[in-house]
Amino acid sequence: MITRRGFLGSVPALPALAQTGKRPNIVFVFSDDHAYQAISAYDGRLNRTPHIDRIAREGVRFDNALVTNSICAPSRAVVLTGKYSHLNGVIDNRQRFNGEQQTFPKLLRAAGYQTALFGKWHLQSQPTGFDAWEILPGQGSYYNPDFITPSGNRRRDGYVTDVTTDLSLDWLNSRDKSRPFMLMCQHKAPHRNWCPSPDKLSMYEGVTFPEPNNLFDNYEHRASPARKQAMEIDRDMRLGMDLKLTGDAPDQQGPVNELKRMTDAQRRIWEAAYRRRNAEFHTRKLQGKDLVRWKYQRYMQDYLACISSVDDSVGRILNWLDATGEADNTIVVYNSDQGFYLGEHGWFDKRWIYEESIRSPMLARWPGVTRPGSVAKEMVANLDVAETFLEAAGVPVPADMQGRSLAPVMRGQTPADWRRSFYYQYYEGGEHAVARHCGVRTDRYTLAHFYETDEWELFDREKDPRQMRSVYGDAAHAAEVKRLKAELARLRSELKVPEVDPDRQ
Ligand code: SGN
Ligand code: CA
Repeated sequence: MITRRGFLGSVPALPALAQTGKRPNIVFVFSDDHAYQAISAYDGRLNRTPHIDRIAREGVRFDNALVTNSICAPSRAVVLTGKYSHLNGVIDNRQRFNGEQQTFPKLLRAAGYQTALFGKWHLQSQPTGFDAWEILPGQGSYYNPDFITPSGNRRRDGYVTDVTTDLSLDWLNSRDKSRPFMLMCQHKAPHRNWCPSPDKLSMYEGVTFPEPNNLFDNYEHRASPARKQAMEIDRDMRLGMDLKLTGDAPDQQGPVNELKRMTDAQRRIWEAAYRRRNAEFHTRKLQGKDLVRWKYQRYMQDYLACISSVDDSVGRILNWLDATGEADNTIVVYNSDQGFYLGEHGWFDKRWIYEESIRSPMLARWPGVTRPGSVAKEMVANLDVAETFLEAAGVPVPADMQGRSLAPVMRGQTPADWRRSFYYQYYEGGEHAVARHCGVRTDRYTLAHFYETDEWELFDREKDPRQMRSVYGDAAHAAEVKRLKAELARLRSELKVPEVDPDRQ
């Protein structure tokens, strides 16, 4: 059940606060499109992320960390407000965030915290509630990125993930040491078009990654939206812009938007790194499934190299906390704005209520609260981040926030009335052509309603974890469908979801 109240008042004072009288610092490292499948603490098949794994080893790994709406700007607005999209006003990537509304950084700042945000923002309006900020315009660039700052725009030399980390560490070093801080270090990486740091361009050259066993899904046994999407590696992933092919063909000019930002020296490094591998591609004349397989491998090589830099960023921040003696009094949370498809169902991108997109990686270390090496199976969400940080700071959680502090779950003392069902809604219709849908996810089932065409899907994830066969309509599941539809209606009413989508009223 989702309660509208925070947890303050009903739990004993938190150790960090109780023992030292000191309010904890907060570091929130937020990446863009980082799939949990690409963190070795979750899944060792693809890559190694030693620094993110350290958070899991010294803290908690959330195995059912969900998002309410699996797309970028909406997820960011949910984190800031602790409210669903229909209440915070950002239902898709086109909306501008109303910075006048209540956010957790504002509440922390009013309570004496120093607050800062660096990197990806994507909410169109300028950040509010921060003592310091520098943000990427829109999606931002990987190489020598432009930043919007309170005093105007500036280009910063370097690779975006490193620059964002530098800005974060510089601010930490120059802060007022007499007060606690809350830092949001928000990476662009590993967002499309997956451009690695110049020193990691060849990191995975020659490595062959295991393919997901549903790379060649034919979308049978599901409602029509799964067939009508435009996020297939086969059909929708571009050879030049996405996969760095260079050659004579117009669609093979490399990631032109990024190449034009490079210095000549950087560009030479980039060309040398891809030249031999691209030449080999041209001699092979791949077709059909072989071409899809090649695309998947190149996608993974670049995507995972981007993640390696994000992992380095986490390492630098953890090292800084150790070196300055702040580690014991600092909450560190690693999270991504949503999950991502790494070839499952033949896809890249996100947006669906299905597992790879509704689930994001979330790991937290809170000395004195999290138990080292623990795993939380409870359904938690980006909706709970604001409430968690407010409670940690001893700031009352406003009654209109819709999530719940994760502190008791982190402590291993999950309240008996923790949510057992979770409401999801996706609104955007444009790029990648995913139909609007809402639904409910429980620990076993996912019920989805594609309400524009009134189609339903039901997945029994215990029997069908890859979600390949909807059992909606099977007589054997009729009672479950009835129960979940009632739960969906109950959640919609409790969460004040309007009958008609906000942009269509
Ligand atoms: C860009 C990407 C899309 C991606 C959206 C939203 N296209 O438009 O593939 O789904 O961002 O991503 S690209 O050709 O510009 O790379 S989000 O994470 O910001 O929501
Ligand atoms: Ca994203």
